[in-house]
Amino acid sequence: MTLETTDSADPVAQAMLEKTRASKVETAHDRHAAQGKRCPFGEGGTCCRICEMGPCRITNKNPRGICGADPATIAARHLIRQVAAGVAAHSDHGHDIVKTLLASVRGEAQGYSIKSEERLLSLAREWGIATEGRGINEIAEEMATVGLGQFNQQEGEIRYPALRAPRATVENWRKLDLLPVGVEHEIVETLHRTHEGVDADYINLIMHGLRTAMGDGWGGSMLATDIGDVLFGAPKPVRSQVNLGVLKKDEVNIVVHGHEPTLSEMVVAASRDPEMLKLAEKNGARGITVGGICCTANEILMRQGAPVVGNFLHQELAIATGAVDVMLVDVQCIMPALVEHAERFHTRVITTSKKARISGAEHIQFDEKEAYDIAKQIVGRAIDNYPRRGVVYIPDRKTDLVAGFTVANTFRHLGGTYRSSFRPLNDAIITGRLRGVAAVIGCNTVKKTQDNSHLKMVHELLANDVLVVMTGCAATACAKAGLLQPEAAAGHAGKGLREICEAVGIPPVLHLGSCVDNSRILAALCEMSREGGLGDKLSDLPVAGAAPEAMCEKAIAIAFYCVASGAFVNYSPAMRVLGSDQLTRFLTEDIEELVGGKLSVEDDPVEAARLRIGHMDKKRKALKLKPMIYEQPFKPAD
Ligand code: BF8
Ligand code: SF4
Repeated sequence: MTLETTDSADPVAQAMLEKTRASKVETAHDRHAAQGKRCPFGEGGTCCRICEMGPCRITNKNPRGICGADPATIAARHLIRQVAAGVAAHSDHGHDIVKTLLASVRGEAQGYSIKSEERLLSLAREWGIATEGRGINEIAEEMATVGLGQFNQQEGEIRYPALRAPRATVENWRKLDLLPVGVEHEIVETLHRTHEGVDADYINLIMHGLRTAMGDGWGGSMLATDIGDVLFGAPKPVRSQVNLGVLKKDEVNIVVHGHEPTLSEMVVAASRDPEMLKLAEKNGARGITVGGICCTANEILMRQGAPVVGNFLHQELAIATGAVDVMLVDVQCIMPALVEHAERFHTRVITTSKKARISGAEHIQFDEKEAYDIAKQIVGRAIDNYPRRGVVYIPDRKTDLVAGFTVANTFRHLGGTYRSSFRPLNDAIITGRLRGVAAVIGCNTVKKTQDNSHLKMVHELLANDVLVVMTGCAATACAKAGLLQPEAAAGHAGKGLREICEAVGIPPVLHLGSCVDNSRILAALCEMSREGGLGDKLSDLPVAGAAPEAMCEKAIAIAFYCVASGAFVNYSPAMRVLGSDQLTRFLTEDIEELVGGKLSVEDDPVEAARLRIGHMDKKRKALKLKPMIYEQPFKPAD
């Protein structure tokens, strides 16, 4: 496997990295280089640390661990532990949002209210919660209580799959016993099964990994998205800007980094408070800018139009501008290095979650009971810090973008009517104007050039009339390159896709939000299937997914629930399975027979895009869809 080694495809990041290196300020790229070549047992998944007799390493001479576990068992056990960690991260996030809704309707959460009654009512109807003659708080309280129950339910099955997915898919899940009893139930069972001396059948382990992951996509993440929309407002298409250039030299800059919208929404509100603005002015600043990094950025972008400072590998670069007065973090994807890094500048790093403290950082405990007061306190810290800035270098570059697409609003646009319908999308696919839909999602990783795989893959898909939907740091990558503007269709899309984008004024790449909002993609696939003409199972749809710069366990969990949902998913760099041929073959080939989806570990983004397009063609053929209207640049060999 050869992976690219240049730092970034983003010229802004590359320029900043040259500056940090010149002043001997270390970043993740430098620490990556310093780590050198990684241990092949670790990379291949054949180092077992499950019990205290190990660690055991698998070699030709030692084909089994001390207890007799073979490489497939060892790699599968560790892999599904990673799945469980990813599911836990997304689900804990979802859990907290549902709890905030409950606290808010009980008057126990300061500053929160129900921003989208429409969304709440439609969810209540879907979940069979009575709405007639009841007040909105009463409905919300029941919705939140039922939602919370999904996490720790001990019997039956979680409810979203049967509520939303096509019947044939649900039946297959039931046949394979893939529907979680409860979100947490499966995480607990994963930890039990992978304990020393329990499950030693790699297929049985992976099937449970899929079941656990279903509790993320169709449980915790779906609740995070839906209840987030109720509490903070359902997104609408919104214009904003992205990259380090959104930081302002003459304003107080607060960068919110992490994942949960509960605090960041309040910080955005506090930054607009006249009292805080007056204070900023008194300290010599012309205003207060709140920008985001990672998925917090996507949350406040989608709902507030707040600017995006960057994706995962921008976190240290933002501080290196010398213009970040406070970097406020909650949970996930926060490099502990930030604290030491910030000491080279004037930035205050403030942690806010009891679950995520970093030694050396200032800690202000977030509490929803006093959310607004805490947000004001944090904004106040940034204002105080503004006059302490040293040398400031903000690259003069930012890019316009349009974000804020959801299942409910995107296809209203596509239809050109005021009624939300997936008919126009399905028709475009059926008649051969669109070849299919691809989700490109996930992170940045220092193991691949920042943003490069996202961009190369998306360009190839667009040129072949594939509509692209994105979330997470992948979406930020394409936003920085200008692909999230309606005008991008003219330069990058094939003729069929371009006609659609131009007719309805949407970009060829649709930003659907943060990583928990991958659940919007699942919901959209259900709508496509329900609309008709594209088969009766999710796996019949000419769609595919990819995380071409995957970095963390959440990405593995997402890949697992997408495969369980019938999708062909490219994941690179590969999960730690390549040390077992048996396990690799199961995940990349045999699993398709069971669930309709499978993984590919192709590292080359263009090749990976072509594999996906070939898969769409296979599905189109099975559905007997019309040939493509326009000549396609990529034609599979067969
Ligand atoms: O949850 S894409 S680097 S920020 S994990 Fe992290 Fe990956 Fe970014 Fe969002 Ni998602
Ligand atoms: Fe070794 Fe088995 Fe213990 Fe793993 S569980 S460390 S293979 S003895």
